Amino acid sequence: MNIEKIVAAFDFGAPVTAIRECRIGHINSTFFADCANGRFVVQRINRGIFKRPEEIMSNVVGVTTHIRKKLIAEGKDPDTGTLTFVKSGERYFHIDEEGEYWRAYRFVDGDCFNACDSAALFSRVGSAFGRFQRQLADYDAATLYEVIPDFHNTVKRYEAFEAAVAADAVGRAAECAEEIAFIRERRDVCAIIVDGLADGRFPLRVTHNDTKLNNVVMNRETGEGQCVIDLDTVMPGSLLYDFGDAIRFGASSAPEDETDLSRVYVKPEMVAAFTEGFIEGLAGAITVEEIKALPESARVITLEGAIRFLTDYLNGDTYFRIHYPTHNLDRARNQLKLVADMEERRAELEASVAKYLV
Ligand code: GN1
Ligand code: MG
Repeated sequence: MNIEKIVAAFDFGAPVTAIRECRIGHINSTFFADCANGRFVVQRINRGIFKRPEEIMSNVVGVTTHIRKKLIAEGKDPDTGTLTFVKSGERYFHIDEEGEYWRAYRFVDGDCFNACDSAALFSRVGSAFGRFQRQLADYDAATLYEVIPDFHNTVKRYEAFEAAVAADAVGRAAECAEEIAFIRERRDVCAIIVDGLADGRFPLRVTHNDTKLNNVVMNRETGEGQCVIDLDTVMPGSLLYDFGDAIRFGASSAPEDETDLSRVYVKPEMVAAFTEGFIEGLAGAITVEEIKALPESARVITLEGAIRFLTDYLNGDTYFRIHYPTHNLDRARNQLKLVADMEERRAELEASVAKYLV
């Protein structure tokens, strides 16, 4: 791979002065390209996961163009309020000599947090994700590609998990007996959101689907969540996916691969703070049925996270980037501990939505 040549394929509008690699994220490979007119992010799209990169780019350009128009109408700065993709010739991607797909966008400066102790900060992250969903409430979901089919279909994730247990491709199932049993006991939990979407209780919306804390860029001066990033999994889905995933990651006391499980638990005050921000950002674009299901969605999506990590471990680590051999198993155990803790603190978590239901 010749990164200089790849970077040179994009029309930044000014010469590139420096390139450096950024090692964050489990999926894509990322570089920063500094130009006279600012910093850009240049990213290789992981084709093992995203089979048709053209479709991702169609989705993300469509969605950011839509948000851009809204920001302009509201008198806000579109360059810092959403991502701005850069063309390579006539297209929004470049294919390198090895057939890999690359894309580039303007870097939005600000803070991205991997962990958060402040309820006020987490509430502002919630507002940003709520606002994002509101901005896209009138976006025609039918024009979006389902880039990873059934991404948050927890029932299908469960089926893939059972298939991985049965195949036991690398002989790891015996070592995971306890985790497998824990997940099997919660098979019904997997259907909670899927069933609600199927029977119309939860509307199909345009959702982000990867609402980790670090996917919001926070403005350093105002402290507000100014730009939602990592738009690759924007697809039709349920608002509960976005809420649940945000809690799974941001309301945990520890990183998702913390191995000392006594340090892994859910923080109800953080759930309450995120809920408040999220509902405020949505400004009415949420139904009563959705509000009622918010606390439970966190358990569903955390369980789904555990299922995905364990499935990958059983399959021989073919999906998530790992940094040591049992990384996926440790992540799975961590997420299961979080599920168990959410079950114990159910009443406290339910209390966080009570005031929106009166
Ligand atoms: C992946 O690469 P990253 O960190 O944005 C994954 C998410 C998982 C997350 C777990 C496309 O996201 O769904 O929740 O890892 N993204 C994809 O850390 O599978
Ligand atoms: Mg992501």
